[in-house]
Amino acid sequence: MPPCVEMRKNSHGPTAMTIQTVQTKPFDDQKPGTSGLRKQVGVFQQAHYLENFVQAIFDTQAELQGGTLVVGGDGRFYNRQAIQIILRMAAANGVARCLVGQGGILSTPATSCVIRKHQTQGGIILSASHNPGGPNGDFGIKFNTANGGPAPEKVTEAIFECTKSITEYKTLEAEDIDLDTLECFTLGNMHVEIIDSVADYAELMAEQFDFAAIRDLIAGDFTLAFDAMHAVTGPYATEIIENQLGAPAGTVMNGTPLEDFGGGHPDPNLAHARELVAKTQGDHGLDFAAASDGDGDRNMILGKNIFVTPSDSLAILAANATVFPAYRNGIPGVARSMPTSQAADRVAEKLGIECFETPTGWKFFGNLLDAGRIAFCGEESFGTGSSHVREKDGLWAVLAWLNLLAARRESVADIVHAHWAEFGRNYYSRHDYEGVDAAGAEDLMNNLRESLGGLPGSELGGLKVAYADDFAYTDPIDNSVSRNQGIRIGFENGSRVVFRLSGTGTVGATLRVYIEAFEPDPAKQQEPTQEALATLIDIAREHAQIEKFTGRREPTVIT
Ligand code: VG1
Ligand code: CO
Repeated sequence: MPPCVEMRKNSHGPTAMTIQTVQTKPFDDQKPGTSGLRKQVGVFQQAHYLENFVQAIFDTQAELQGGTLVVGGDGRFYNRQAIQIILRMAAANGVARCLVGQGGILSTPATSCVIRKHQTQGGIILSASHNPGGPNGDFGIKFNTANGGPAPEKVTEAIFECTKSITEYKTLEAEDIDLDTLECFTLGNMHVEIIDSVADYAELMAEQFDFAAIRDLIAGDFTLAFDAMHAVTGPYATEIIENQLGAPAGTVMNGTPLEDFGGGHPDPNLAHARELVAKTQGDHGLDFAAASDGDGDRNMILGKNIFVTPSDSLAILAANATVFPAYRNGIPGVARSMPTSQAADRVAEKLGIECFETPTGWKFFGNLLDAGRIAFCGEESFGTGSSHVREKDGLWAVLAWLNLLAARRESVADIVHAHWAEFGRNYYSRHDYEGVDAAGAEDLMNNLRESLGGLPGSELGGLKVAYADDFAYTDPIDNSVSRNQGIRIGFENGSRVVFRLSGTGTVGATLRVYIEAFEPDPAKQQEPTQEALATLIDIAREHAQIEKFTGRREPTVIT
C-alpha cells in the first residue's frame, strides 16, 4: 500500500460535492451469467445501464456502507469511464473507502488477493474476461464478496431482482479523479486510494512458491515465454517472471494491456494463442510456454511439443502438491467443475483425499475453499487455482508449473507421460458451437433432456450407457441447490459426453460439448486426441442432433 501522500479536494470545491438522486427505469437483461454481467460495449454505454447494475449492488450489499470496496478491471475499452462512474456512486452510497488499481488495472486474482489481504467488504471487477474488447467488443462487471470470491448465486440473484424494479440511483457530482498516480483522494466523504496493481499479488506469489528454485531453473539453459495477449497480466508477469525470477527481457510477450487487446481474442487456447504454440514446436521448441486471458484468471500450459490440458494440469499439480512451499503438508481435497475431466478424481482417490464435482463457474468452489475442505480446484476451461485466493489464477498456475519443473528437473512431456502411466490418461476435448441461434440451442437441450430417461442400459454407437442425467449440485457447506447445470451421458467404460449452454456469451447461444475417454494402458496413451475420441464425438453429434438444431456441421472452436 502506498503511503497516503496528500488528500486533495476536488477542483469544484465542496459545494459541488452534492449527492444527486437520478431517476431511472429497469432494464430487463441484467441477470449475471457464469461470471458476472457481460454485454457488448454499446449496451453498457446506454444511459443508466451500468449505473442501474451498480446501484443494485449497493442496494443489496449492506456491508458496503461504511466499508471498503476494491475497484479495478482488465484495462479494456470503457474500463476507465466505468471506474469513474462507480467511484462517484460509491461515494454517494456511503462507501467509506475505495482501493483502486493504478490505471484502473487489477487482474481478477489480484482483486481477490487485495480484498482478502486488506479485509475489505468486497470488490468490483470490470472485465468480460476472454471475450474480445474494444468499442465493438464486450464489457462486463462482476461483484466479489468479502472472502475475495465471485458472488455466490444467492447474491447475484438478489442483485438481479433489484435491477428489475430499480427507480433511482445515487451519484456524486464530482470531477474524474486521476487513476494513474499512487495517491489518496477524497470524493465527498469517501477516501480513494490508488494502489500499486501488482505489489500485493507479487508478494503473495513469493510466499506460495519456491522463487529461489525457479530462479535457478531459469538461470540455466531452460527456455520459456509467457504471452499476456495484450491483456491484464502483462504488468504482473513482467514484474514476477522477468524482474523477480530473472527471465530475460522479452520473455513476456504482448505485455502492455491495450483497450482492444491488440484486436485479438484474449483467450489462451490452441486456437487463439497460435503464435505461442508455434514457439514450442520442433527440436528447438521452448521448454515451457504459457499464456493468460483478458482478466488474468485463465492459463494455458505448454511444454516442448506438448500441450497440457487444463484437466490434466489440475490432476498433476494435485499429485505433486507437496513440492509447493504453501502445501508442503499436502492438501485436504480437490474440486473440479462437472465438465472437467475425471483425471483429478483418480489422484484424489490415490491420495485418499476428498474430491468434489461442482457446477461450472468458480463461485461454486468458494464455500469448499472457505471451509478448508479443498486446496486445489480447476475447470477444463483453462482455470486452475488454490486456496491462496478465491478466484482462478492464471499466473499462479504458471508459477506452479515452473516450481514443479524446478523441483523435478524433468521436461513437461516427461512429467505428463509419467502421470498418465501412473494414473491412466483421460483423453479430453471440448467442441464449441459459437453464436448459434438461441432458440435452436434451447430446443437441442430440451430434446436431450427428454431422451435421458430411456438411456441407461441402452447402447449408443456400440457403447453401453451407465447413467444419463441433468447435473444438479447440492453445496455440502450451505446446502444450496443448483439445478440444470449440464447434461451428462456416462458409459460403462468410464467415457462421458456432456452438453451445456454457455453463460458468458453475448451474441446468440454457444453450445459446449465435452468429450472424455479413459485409457489406462500406457501403450495406447499417445493417440491424437480427436482420433482417440472419434467414436464419442460421433455419438454426441448424432444423439444430440447437433446439425438439425444448430445448422452447424462442425464446431467453431475445438480445445
Ligand atoms: C466459461 C467457462 C467456465 C468459466 C467461465 C468464466 O463459462 O466454461 O468454466 O468459469 O467461462 O471464465 P461458460 O458459461 O461460457 O461455459 V472467465 O475466465 O471468462 O471469467
Ligand atoms: Co477470465
